[in-house]
Amino acid sequence: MVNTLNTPFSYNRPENTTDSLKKAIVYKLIFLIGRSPEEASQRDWLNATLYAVRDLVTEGWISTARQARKDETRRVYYLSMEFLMGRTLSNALISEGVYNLAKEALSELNVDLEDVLEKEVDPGLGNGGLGRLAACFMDSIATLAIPGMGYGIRYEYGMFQQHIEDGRQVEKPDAWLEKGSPWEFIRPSKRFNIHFGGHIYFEGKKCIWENAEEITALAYDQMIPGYNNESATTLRLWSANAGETFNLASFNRGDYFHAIEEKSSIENVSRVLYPDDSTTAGRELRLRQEYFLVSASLQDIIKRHKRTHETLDNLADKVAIHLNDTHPALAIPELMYILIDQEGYSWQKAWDMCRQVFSYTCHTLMSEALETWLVEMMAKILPRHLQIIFEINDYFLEYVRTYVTTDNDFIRRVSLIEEGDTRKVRMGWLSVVGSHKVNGVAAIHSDLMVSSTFADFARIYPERFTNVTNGITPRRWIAVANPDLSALFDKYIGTEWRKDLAQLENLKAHIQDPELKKAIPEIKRKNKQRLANYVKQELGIELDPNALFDVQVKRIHEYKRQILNVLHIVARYNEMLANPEKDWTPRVFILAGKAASAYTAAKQTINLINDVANIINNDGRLQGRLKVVFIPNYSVSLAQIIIPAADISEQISLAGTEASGTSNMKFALNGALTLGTLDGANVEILDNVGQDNIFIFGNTVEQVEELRRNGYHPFDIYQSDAQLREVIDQINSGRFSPKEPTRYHDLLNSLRSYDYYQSFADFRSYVEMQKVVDEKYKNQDAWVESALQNIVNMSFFSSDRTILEYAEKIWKIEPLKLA
Ligand code: 26V
Repeated sequence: MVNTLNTPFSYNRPENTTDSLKKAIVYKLIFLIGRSPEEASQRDWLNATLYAVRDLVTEGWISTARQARKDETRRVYYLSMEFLMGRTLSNALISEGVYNLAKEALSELNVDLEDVLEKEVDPGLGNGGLGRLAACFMDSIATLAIPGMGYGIRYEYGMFQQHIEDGRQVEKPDAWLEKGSPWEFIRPSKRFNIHFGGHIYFEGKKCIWENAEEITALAYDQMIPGYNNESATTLRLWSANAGETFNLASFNRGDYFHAIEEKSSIENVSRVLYPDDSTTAGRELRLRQEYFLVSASLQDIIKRHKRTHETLDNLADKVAIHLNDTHPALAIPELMYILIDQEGYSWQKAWDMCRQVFSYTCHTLMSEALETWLVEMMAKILPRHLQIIFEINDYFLEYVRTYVTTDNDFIRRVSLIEEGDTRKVRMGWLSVVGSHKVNGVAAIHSDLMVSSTFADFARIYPERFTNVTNGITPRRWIAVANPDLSALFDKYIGTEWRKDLAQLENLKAHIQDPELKKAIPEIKRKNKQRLANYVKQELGIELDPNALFDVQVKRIHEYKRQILNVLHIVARYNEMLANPEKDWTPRVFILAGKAASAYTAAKQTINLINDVANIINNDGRLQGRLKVVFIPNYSVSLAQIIIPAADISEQISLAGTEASGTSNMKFALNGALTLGTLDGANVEILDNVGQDNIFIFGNTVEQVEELRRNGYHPFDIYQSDAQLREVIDQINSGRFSPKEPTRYHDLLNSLRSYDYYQSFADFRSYVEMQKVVDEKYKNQDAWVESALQNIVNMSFFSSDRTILEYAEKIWKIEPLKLA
């Protein structure tokens, strides 16, 4: 029955008191979980608390959605194959302003909130930066009350769990749903059929896609609470469900077993996240996943639009769809398919609408990460979409020929189809041609995008390209991750910084306040102790919180140059042994990150870090002044305890390779000083904090390019730099892998002969800059001053600023005026 009431139902909203929260938690425990308080485990308490807090968010969620419908506002739909949301409860408690209440309520029940929080699973539905950015964006969209929602896939298995066995990475499946997922709402009525395969034919001008396979996409909704605004946004994740439609033929033949077998193969499409963020895993299943996300989301968007507006004529006025990288780029031909084949629009009208609806963010500069799909494979799985892409290409190339150039090489380069032995669809090109705006994620990245990756397109559509520098949410990265720093901010500038990070400007007036200066290192020390406790408990390694904590945490990739970090660690080790009496600044090197399971060089790097750590940590001659730790299974929740404990943030990618980076922002906001190259958002961090408060080293993009052009000879550097040569020779001789002396020969040979990411070229300036770091750390006053300068100058890097820029420049959407 349809609810025709215009006014909300009245009900008893739980009051925000300790007592009512306590009652609500116990109620959920008994009636939803079916346990008595006497028998409840920590996990039961966690789930009961999650359910109780979920109730607090729900009202605002429903009223926000109702208001957006009523106002008939334009909305944005953020399509992403990855969302790395992190744990929900602590963030929701802070958003709802009930953290302390919950702590008291649970403590009256003899339960410790912090213990319970640690029990929550951290869903790894993403690979790294791109997925975490999507999560920060959802948080900002909710806090700013931007009308819109996110769409993704509810992978049954997220990013693999990384174990370290004998120094080596071992992958274990991440069955995150096994323990239940109390935050989500299953939406049994929101299901859409997704089609694959078959063939196409024409009836006159009309194209008919006779598909062969059908899968059902079933929606699961998560609320993303806005901070202190009684509002929440939806993240809708699709799960593949064979439904009742699967192999009816087998059923009819009485072959129950095979029918069920087919059911599980159909459901494979949302089984597992692709754990590879470096190369296009040219695999059919990935293509199916991408189409699954796109088709389910677009059907939902169209249905929602029709419910409010009854016509699609105004679709482009009311709907913005954002493509988080090219992974959901099939949304472009999918919308064409819907508008032309199903809704009867003309090709030209459909195309005009598409280009107004879509916008696209490029997140990489690595050419190997630009997605392409074999024409042959697409023809098999999505024949109609391939045909539409060919039509778009014809239309586009005709435009190019008429208006821009008749240069055939140019035409070949910009064609959406790469010709050659095998023909491929270029998804990046499709995304540019089908969008009205394309943005890079940091100033330098957007410049390079226009001068390299998309240079030809920037000539054709100069006004289409823009920059929106990434950002991070201060809710999770300060309020949740660093409670003591939060309390310090509250004391000096009030609590508004959580929604308006520009308030940090007000801290500048206090920068010389001795109490503030005293508090900063105290908080840092406490956070270092928290991390040291974790490391002691998990790895049995003792860390001295007075040492300088030097941290590099991110996916392991050659371009990010963890290897450069290791080379310096070994060089330092040698120097310390040669000059044991020198007053060495005690250092702890902390690294973490996952390697794609088939990425040999990355896995070797992990092995090397652990081998080096093993020798150094057990060398008594160092008197504990040097430690190396590789923390396994890097994740959002681990980042929350590692980042606030860092003194130095290593951002050492080769200039021109890291699109932006976002951990660089998290570190700086938490008072670490960046040791980095002029790459990605490091450049803008330098602009904001000033050169006295950051350690910049290494070649610039121009110098890197010049080396590439004029011939780069790493072997010469190896020969001429005695310290580097010693390090390489030691690793080569098995100094760190005595049981298998040849273990790193391939890795080292490739460095000496090619060193594609020019680690050797930057080695000297890196080592020298590390010495400057040591000296500065000895002057604690100067260090604290710089840490403070980093903190107070980070307001630009709030994802709220980023989302407002998207809303204004790209989506043309205004925040809802919440009642
Ligand atoms: C590519 C692929 C290829 C197919 C298999 C699965 C997969 C997953 C991810 C990717 C692309 C990864 C791109 C990425 O994560 N880029 C990062 O985006 C961050 C947010 O903009 C940015 O800060 C990082 O610099 C950039 O590396």
